[in-house]
Amino acid sequence: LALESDLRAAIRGNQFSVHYQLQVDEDGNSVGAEALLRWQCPGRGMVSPSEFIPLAEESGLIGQLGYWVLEDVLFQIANWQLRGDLLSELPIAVNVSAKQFHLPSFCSTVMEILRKTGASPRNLKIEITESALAYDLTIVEETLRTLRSMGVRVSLDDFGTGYSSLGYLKRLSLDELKIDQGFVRDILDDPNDAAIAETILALASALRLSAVAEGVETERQRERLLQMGCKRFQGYLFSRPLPVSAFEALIEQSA
Ligand code: G
Ligand code: G
Ligand code: MN
Ligand code: NA
Repeated sequence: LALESDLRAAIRGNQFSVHYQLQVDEDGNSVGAEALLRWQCPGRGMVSPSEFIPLAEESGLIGQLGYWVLEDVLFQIANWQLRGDLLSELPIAVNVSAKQFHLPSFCSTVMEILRKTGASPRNLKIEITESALAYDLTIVEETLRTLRSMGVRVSLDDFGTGYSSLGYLKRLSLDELKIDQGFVRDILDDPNDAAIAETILALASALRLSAVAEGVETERQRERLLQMGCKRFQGYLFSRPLPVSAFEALIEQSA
């Protein structure tokens, strides 16, 4: 496949970068960011991770690509920590695909990169989707426990869109649920979406997990979520995913 060989070349070459999207609290203070991978392919232009991540998983390249992302982000975190300002305190969420999460070497790889970069594990949050839970649950539990014993936080992305049962939340050691943008988009007009978002927030609160609403694009969506008890927000209303320098400028200007 042509895209697959381009992807191999991209990993060897220097065609990837990481963009950062701000997360804020109810007062608009910066509280973290999500790292989002970007591929600038010479022949294709910007290719979305939703196209190439599945391909990387199928072709066995996800280990290498996932390593590259973690290393890039953790070097960046270590760099920010040297500055000792607000940037040094922000937890950064890294998306990890189901296949990557289930590589037997996943936890030791995270540990190795933490050691190599000197980044604090407290500043790293691993974002997994419900598809990562559709494996032997004993193994999932073990991996999550190992990560959290290292001081790394774990967030469940796209919550409510996959196949996980609520019972998983009881067994798994998680820190955060992310309310999928699919529930936020029509939250003002669709009573079902509003009910689901509100239920996720109540569930997170009862289980002592934090909750982040994604895809917040308007002030009215933010207000509605705020009324429901939401305390963490991410979306174009606050910022698009930005290249490192623009993200740093955004944080400095808001601090
Ligand atoms: O930012 P964007 O719309 O391009 O992201 C598209 C999808 O790709 C999202 O589902 C996001 O979680 C995923 N994604 C972005 N960066 C990464 C990454 O580094 N690793 C993995 N596995 N998925 C990513
Ligand atoms: O699957 P995941 O939740 O990781 O994907 C996040 C995706 O959502 C990224 O592709 C990111 O670029 C995109 N995104 C972030 N904020 C917004 C937003 O406010 N509106 C829309 N439509 N997409 C967003
Ligand atoms: Mn995500
Ligand atoms: Na999501």
